Amino acid sequence: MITLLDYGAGNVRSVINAIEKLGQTVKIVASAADIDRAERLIFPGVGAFGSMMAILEAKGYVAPLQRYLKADRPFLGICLGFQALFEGSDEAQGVAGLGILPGKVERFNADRMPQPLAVPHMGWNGIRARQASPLFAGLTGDEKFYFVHTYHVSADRDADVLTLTDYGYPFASGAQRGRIIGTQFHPEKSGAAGLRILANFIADDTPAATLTDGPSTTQLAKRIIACLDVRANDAGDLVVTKGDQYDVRESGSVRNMGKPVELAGRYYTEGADEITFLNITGFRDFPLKDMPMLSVLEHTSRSVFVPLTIGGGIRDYIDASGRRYAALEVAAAYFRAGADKISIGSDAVAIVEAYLKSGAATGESAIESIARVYGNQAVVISVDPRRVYVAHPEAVPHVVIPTATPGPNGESYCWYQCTVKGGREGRPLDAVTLARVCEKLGAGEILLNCIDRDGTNSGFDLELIQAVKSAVGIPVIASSGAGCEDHFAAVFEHTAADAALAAGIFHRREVSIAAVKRHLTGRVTVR
Ligand code: 1PR
Repeated sequence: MITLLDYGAGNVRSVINAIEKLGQTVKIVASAADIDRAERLIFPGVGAFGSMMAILEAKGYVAPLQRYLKADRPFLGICLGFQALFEGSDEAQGVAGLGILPGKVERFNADRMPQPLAVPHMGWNGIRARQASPLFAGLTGDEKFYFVHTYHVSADRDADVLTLTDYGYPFASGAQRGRIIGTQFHPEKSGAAGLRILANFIADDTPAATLTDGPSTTQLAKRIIACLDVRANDAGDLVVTKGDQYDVRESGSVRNMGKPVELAGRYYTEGADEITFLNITGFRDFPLKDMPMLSVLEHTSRSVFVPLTIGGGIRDYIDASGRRYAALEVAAAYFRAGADKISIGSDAVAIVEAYLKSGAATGESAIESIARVYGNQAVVISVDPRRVYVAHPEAVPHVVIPTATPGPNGESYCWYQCTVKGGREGRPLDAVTLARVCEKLGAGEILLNCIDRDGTNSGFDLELIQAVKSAVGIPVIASSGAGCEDHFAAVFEHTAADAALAAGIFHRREVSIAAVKRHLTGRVTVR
């Protein structure tokens, strides 16, 4: 029996699913006494350090946890649950951590990096072992694990460092003292290697092992993401569909590319680094009424152990009886069902328009409120821009870029117009400005689609991707237009994109995820 400390923020469902997949039962801590009684305790932390400690304090868990840890009983802290072991964090000045390990958690410091890298550190990176550990049994050292964090534990520490990871500079990605272990990465989101780590912790008698084939420095991999656009077809069945420039109908019917849970399972097996579900008609209805997406997530997260993103319809909503549902409530339901990130499309445009009009943040928008509770890394902005050509950079009051592909009248400039409602309505806002403002409001990642390229197999719009990427410090996912393996090489070699997403070529089995990764090997780092 594994005891799980869930303090109510974020996705503990994946940890439960992973433990259950390994054949164990999970007991969720419901009182301080459950901590005293635990045989093996897992503490997956999500969100912000300050609110985590406040909740632990309010529930009366701090003293029993310290008691448990000081008695050297088996403990695995994950992400924020790892950071909780330390004395404090720059994320919450003046808030004490559990203080079991010395030192303070720090923010990633771009000034210490040879070149500033995107923060949060998000994606698959390696580990360099500094101690032998039962966690390492059956691993070689060249595996990658899923990280998502803005704060880290310093590498300049004493004997308790378990692993180091490099991101601009080395940091401690794991610590171990006796039977107390913490990892900054998420084993429950790290595919087969992560499940192995959890299995090693769960087993009573795993002998300590060393990693033999580890790298001398580790590198964050460029992520390959499979995207599933989901909607009901005319018969009312929930299907994965795929559009051409967002038109998902062929001879009048919604294209049916397969079943969402099945396809997600296939992409996990084929090596997808993440899976994104977009409920493409979510803007129409009240998303909490749209229960099939919750059930898609619940089912998928039981057997898919990589990060899951869900988008579509995440916004404030007032129903027919006048009851207001906050976007935060909608997001909470998705996180509970197994999502790691939510993606906001149309509402992000409205939020940025309101921000630019008033010149100030309200603190109440969906972006701000979800980021506050679940962390910036959990908020993705899905952008649906369309290219508009202009003859001169001053022709419109938007961010205009020079283009190597002139327009129909020889125009050598363009801007990228944001759209809402799945591309049905253009807005007087450009994608670069949208991305910048969303970052300021607390978004953690940009999913950058391109209506002109969607479904065309003609390659990513490199000009768009580089324009947005150079305007923000958060990760950018390049999307729309992938038609062959070399398009992925092009997007990573000619832009600083952090990830590339594709749909059609994977659904139609034209190119497999494994083939993309084989093609990229030796050119860019992949998992
Ligand atoms: O506005 O918050 O409700 O979110 C709706 C979401 O649904 C947005 O993220 C929006 O991008 C998406 N969406 C809406 N309509 C469509 C459509 O296709 N008719 N899909 C749509 C967007 C674009 C990508 C696609 C890539 C790669 N799909 O997700 O997967 O372009 O495709 P490719 O590799 O085949 O070229 P809200």
